Amino acid sequence: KKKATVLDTSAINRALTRIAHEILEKNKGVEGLMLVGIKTRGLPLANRLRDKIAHIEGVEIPIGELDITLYRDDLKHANTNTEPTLQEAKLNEQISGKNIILVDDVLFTGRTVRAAMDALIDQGRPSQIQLAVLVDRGHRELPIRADYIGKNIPTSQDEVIVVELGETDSNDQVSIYEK
Ligand code: 3GP
Ligand code: 5GP
Ligand code: MG
Repeated sequence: KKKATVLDTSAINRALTRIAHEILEKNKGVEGLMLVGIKTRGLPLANRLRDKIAHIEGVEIPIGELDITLYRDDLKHANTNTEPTLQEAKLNEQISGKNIILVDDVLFTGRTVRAAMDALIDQGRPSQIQLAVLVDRGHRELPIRADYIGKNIPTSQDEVIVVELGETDSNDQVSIYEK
């Protein structure tokens, strides 16, 4: 059951514009940067950030993708014994020495990001890994935090954040649902 819409199209767009600027500010430009989107919705977000950075700096930074999902078809993974696991990596680039910005839609327990970091480190030695998320909903189970956050949305365990993006859904919207 839907409780509230938290971000609409323009709010999502402004948050991503801000994050693009924050990425450039923190890293003093685009040198060595690479974006890696976590499927499904982290990937269109990474593409949007690349376009915004290209618009600001005139440089298209490389992009990669990781598919990290649970073995079991179960969204309530915080209550199960399953761990998010790497299914596929398409990095198309040597990652050693790169400054990698992982991009995901929602940060929850942190287990997906941990699996993503393991997958990257298995393939080389990035000089740095940073994390950008559209929504931080709290409930971390690991010592992981995001460097760039679209919006902090404190949730209870029985709420879910629904992220819709034009690339994967009909329009852009972030909302809170009661499970
Ligand atoms: P995404 O792959 O685009 O991020 O996890 C599969 C999909 O289910 C995710 O899409 C995510 O948006 C959605 N989802 C909604 N609530 C949850 C949740 O509590 N846990 C997980 N893992 N996914 C959720
Ligand atoms: P974590 O591994 O941090 O628990 O969860 C991160 C991943 O699970 C994200 O990629 C995200 O897709 C999904 N996820 C966890 N909770 C939610 C949620 O409330 N809403 C959405 N849309 N995705 C979630
Ligand atoms: Mg996701």
